[in-house]
Amino acid sequence: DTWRYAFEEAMDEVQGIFAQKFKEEVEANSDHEIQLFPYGTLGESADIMEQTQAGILQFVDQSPGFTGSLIPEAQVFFVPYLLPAETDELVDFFRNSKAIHEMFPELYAEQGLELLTMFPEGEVAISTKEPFTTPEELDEVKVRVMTNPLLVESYRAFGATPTPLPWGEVYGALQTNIIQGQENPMFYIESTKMYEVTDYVTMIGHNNFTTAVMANKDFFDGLSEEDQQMIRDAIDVAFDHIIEYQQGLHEESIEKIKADKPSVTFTTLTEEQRAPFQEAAADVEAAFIEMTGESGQAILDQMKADLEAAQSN
Ligand code: 6CS
Repeated sequence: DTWRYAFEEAMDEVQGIFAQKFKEEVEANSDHEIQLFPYGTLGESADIMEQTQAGILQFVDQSPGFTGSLIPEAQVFFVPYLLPAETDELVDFFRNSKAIHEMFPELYAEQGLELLTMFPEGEVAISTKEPFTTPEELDEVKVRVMTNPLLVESYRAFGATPTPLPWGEVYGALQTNIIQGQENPMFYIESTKMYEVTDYVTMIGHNNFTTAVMANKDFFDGLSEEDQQMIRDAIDVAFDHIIEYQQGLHEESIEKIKADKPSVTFTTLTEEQRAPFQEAAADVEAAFIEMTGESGQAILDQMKADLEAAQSN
């Protein structure tokens, strides 16, 4: 039979490359077929999640940036400066984290979802119309964020005016100056041409973009053990592929942006300049605990332990 898999990006963007590899593996190792639905073909991120929960879709890639409104604990990925910028350590964390492999699956299961994997999509950069190096310079600057309350807290703590919007509204809102900034990994700033409507790309080192792939749980539970294992194996192959695919992608994307629009200014804040943003992170962590209680505290503690383990590997 044919399984339907929707994701939040285009076919040639990171989630699409992952999905294509997954499809290739599934089709090579079983009689099943996968039909891919890139961003836009079935609606926004929230729509494809609803369709997956309803069993209309079998697989979905939705980032915690959106899932956070459904599973509050998933917002832990937006505690600033929690995830390391360094890739090896980050990949080790995603491969081995108990929070990801043992705790989150239970929370996703409560929403009718089988969590299959989480993977990083790259360091998050902030693209804006005006330059900034301090929280003061973000005063009154409306920065679009994905629709979850903790991201709103983050940008408030960074001194900006956070504006949650679905992805489809971002380009137009920047063009009409309803917002003056947004955050995303460099490949996405390049591929979606965010640099056409913003002139400064700033890296404050506050996060790496996490995404997640899951299946409708009733569908997954109803499969044979053999098919379940085949799916898990295909996910593992796609995970390795997407990590390798992203080698050098950040830098290549910067080069492409520069080639298309030489006036774009790229700035990486120094340790000193980052300090006030880093200090703001404590408030965001407190807000996370307030929103999620004991369950969130347990996830956060486990994440920190997992990150420490990844660091020493
Ligand atoms: O900012 C967003 O909404 C989008 N960013 C990425 C990198 N992927 C999908 C998501 O919709």
